[in-house]
Amino acid sequence: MIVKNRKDLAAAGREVQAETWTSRRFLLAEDGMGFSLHDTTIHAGTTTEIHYQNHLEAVYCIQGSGRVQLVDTGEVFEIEAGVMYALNGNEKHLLIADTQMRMVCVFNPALVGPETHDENGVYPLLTLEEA
Ligand code: 9YT
Repeated sequence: MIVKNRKDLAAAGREVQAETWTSRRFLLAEDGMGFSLHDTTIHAGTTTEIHYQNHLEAVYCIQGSGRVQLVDTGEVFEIEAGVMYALNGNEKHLLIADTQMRMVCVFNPALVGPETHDENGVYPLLTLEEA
């Protein structure tokens, strides 16, 4: 069984900081669950361009508010605490945070650990050997 406290993740090397977000990664590929599980804070007043070409992601907002805008269609989805969205079509999107947002994020396949967005908002598909 795996039990982890969010406050221990940074010291364990499982916190990744980007300009617009901080991601604390509870479960990674090495944990063998087949998905990764993150507690992610999106900084207030930011817009993040994201395009997970190699992963599916489900995001459950548990704090704050903002919106997701799909780049291809312009469709906008309002996000607040209690709302979940799943990128089941690798949709390129903007994540716009009006306030600080706290998200529980699940990735399939599991992230390995150090992944962060490249200039196109993509995470590389890493293997455990590459981490
Ligand atoms: C919602 C979202 O995708 N934010 C970017 C960070 C990502 N969720 C992560 O690595 O935790």
